[in-house]
Amino acid sequence: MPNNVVVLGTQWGDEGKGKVADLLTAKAGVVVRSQGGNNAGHTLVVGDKKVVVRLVPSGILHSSCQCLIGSGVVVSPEALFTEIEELKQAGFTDAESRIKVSGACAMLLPIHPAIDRGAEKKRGKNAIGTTGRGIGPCYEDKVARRGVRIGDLFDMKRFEERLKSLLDYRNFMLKNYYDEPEVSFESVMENVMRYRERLLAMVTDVSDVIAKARAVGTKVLFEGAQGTFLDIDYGTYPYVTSSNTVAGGCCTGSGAGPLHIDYVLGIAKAYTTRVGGGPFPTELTDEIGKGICTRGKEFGAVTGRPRRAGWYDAVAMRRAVTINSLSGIALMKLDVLDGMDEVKICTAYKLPNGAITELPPLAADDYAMVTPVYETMPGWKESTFGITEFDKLPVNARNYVRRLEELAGVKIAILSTGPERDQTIYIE
Ligand code: 2SA
Ligand code: MG
Repeated sequence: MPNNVVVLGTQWGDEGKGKVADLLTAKAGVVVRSQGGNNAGHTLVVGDKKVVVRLVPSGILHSSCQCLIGSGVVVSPEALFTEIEELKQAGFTDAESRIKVSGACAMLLPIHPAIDRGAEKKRGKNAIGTTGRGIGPCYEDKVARRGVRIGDLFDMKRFEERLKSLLDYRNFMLKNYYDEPEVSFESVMENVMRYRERLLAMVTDVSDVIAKARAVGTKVLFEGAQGTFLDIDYGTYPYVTSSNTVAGGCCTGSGAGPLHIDYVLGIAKAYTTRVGGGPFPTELTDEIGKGICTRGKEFGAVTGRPRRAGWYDAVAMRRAVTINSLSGIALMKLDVLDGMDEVKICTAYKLPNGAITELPPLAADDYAMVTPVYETMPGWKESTFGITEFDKLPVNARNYVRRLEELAGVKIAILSTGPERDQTIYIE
């Protein structure tokens, strides 16, 4: 494993970043989250234990790993400490002392989910299908420069002043625009004060910790959340999340310089899923899609929502290869495709005017109008579940993987054949 590695999703999230991050963190000294918030959900399976981390970096399961939450993350103190309690319950008793947070993180307050709900209601049939955690509204406040940051808690006079003016604006909107109940200053203060001291004890200069780790050759893992096509700039806007999920976001959201990244590992499922609204060219609404969802246990880790499923999209992947400067790919959940007569790969999009393109459009409206052009390959009847050597895979499965690799133009370095750590193939 190279020293400074980014792990990110190349599709619409839920690619299995959690498992890969967990595998790599065994070798890393530091794991960093740089965007998103508790809308992320990584399901980690270790032995008979299943742990879902949302805001906390996956490295928490490895006792030697320091976990950093960079300035690009929106942090709900309540969500953070709820998760820490869950981790403690699961036996990770030192969790709190191993997590450090940037003082520059925007604070996600109890008012943000209320605005998220109100905004979704307003959108009506065009609802984004957010996780309802308040992520978008919190980033809005950050960018509008009216938000409060964790570091503000060091000076309560300043914090209260900023919170008051934030709530002034937000409550006006809640009442007059969203038609939702207001959230009182007192209730927010009570909520924040419950966690203030413990939170301040975690505040660190994240960028400096990363730089120092780098200086002594400690391996640093940058753990992405959501996926490339949920990126605020490059995703299927407006059906996206509110942060930069692409590789560049790891730098801005953590304070590591772009030249300090050695390897970008893109995670992709052997098929595609998406949760929430928005275009999805290869979506299968038939029995094949249902079969993939059932076998792949495709339900959101945070909200439990069923995911939409479809064939692998090599056109979208090409975009992901470019904007993330992918060094390698980890292909996940190959075993979910076991037993199918044939498998399809989307290799191009057909535009409404009949033209064929290999470049995905940028806006959701244009994206919704493309139809996938498929290449069909024979499936495999044998089980690939738990196989650990590439050569032991059924020949049709090997051919499928090789074809995906060829279409991406990037090496598939890791292949996952089941949820457990050891159900993994490392390809030389
Ligand atoms: P938001 O809440 O503002 O970020 O939602 C905006 C869009 O981004 C999608 N989104 C996600 N898609 C897949 N996985 C996500 N995380 C959880 C998980 C999801 C869950 O890892 O399982 O439990 O449902 C995630 N987070 C955001 C969301 O569906 C909207 O389309
Ligand atoms: Mg997930």
